Amino acid sequence: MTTTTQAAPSTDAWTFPPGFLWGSATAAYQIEGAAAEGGRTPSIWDTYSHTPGRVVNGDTGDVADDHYHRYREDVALMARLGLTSYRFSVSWPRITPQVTADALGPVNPEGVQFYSDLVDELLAHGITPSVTLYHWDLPQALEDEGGWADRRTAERCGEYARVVAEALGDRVPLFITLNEPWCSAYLGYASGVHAPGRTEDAAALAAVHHLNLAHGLAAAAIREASPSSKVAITLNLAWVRPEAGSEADADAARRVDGLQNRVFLDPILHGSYPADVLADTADVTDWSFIRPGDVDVISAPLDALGINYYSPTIVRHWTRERPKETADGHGDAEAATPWIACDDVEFPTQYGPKTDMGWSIDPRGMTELLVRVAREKPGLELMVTENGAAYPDVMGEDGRVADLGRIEYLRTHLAAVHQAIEAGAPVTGYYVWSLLDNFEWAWGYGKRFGIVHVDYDTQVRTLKDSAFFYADVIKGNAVPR
Ligand code: IFM
Repeated sequence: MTTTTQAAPSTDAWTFPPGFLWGSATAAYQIEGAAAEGGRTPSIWDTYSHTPGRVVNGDTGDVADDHYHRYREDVALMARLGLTSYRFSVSWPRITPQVTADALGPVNPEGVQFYSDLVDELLAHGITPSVTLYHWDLPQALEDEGGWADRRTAERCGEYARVVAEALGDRVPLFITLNEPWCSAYLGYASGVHAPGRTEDAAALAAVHHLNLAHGLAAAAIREASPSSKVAITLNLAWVRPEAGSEADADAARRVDGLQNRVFLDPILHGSYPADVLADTADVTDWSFIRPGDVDVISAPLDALGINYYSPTIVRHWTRERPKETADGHGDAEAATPWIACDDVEFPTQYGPKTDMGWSIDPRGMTELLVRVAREKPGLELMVTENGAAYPDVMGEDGRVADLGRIEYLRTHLAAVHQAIEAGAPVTGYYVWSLLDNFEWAWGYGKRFGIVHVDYDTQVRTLKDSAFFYADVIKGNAVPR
């Protein structure tokens, strides 16, 4: 792991480079609603959320923030905050609702129109759109034929990317192929706490490769369809630290780093899979789904890498003498876990401040990750495509949401981004997660990440104090010390 030097405080603010992009991020299924409108067909998250017992409180994305109907109001809010960029995702089942594993099917003009209108609305307000093509809402029909464990899903994803790039590329300067493939593969297919809810380790590792391949195919399609747009992928990299200095803890950290970071970074940035990960998982799969030429597709040059960071990952070697600790919130020793070939790894309970997700707060991880990647791939543009915190916000009688915890979280993490820039990491933008309170996947609506409060009964939006804080940061291009 790398270490960085502290920036000497010389003024009362950390000023960011000129032109730094200040954004917020959202994802289609988490905010759009209108699940059965505009020609959209079900995604795996519709199926999953409608399956009793899968999502807290039985919440679904059927209505969510009703952004599909209220996007103009939401763009006006962004403009009020002074955002210079907005990262949103396109819902694949709106674009090609009849897709099957063997054919993309016809393009749905209504689906394309929605995103085209959204892009126009953003541009009219001076906000640069950054478009994520896949943020977890796989068309259910593809899952029915194997989902991400099947190579054809990657092939169809490349074709779908071409459709979106052809439709929006003239106005979208940055396409992000995938959001957090770690979650799609391991939470979807190994621990089953995300859609499609499968608990098959071999399928999860096949999904890892097919997601990497989908990224490569999508990147190539975007280059052809919209040569002037930049291409990126967003990874939720982990700042993995062994709890103690023991060799066993260090080996546990190596394996977690391999499964979360290097199994994506290595093929994408360096054109090969990490040998230790292939060896560690040899009892689960022989990785024969990797075909000749795949890694060349996956490792085609990138314009930028998106990094999502929320919380540190501290690991310890586990011996069966005591119950396993699972501070990362990914289940208990008996339950399926996303950590394949890591039966002897635990995530020790952390003391100190946590967000409402139970995630420890440590901004150092932000700096460390940005600097690590900057050193690993010199010159590659980096963007923080998500960072933020859930808190149990309450609306005061004065109609104010005084979310001081979120303000301090954002302030310290922005300072950590600034520190990475001072250490030489070429970070060009930051997107707070999230603009609006929204459907937090298996947690439903109970976890609020927004800088804008949403009343789910009335759909009234209210700027939280953190939104005013962020607006000040954007205005000054600086973060108060
Ligand atoms: O809400 C999610 C988002 O969809 C992906 N990154 C993490 C966020 C918070 O859990």
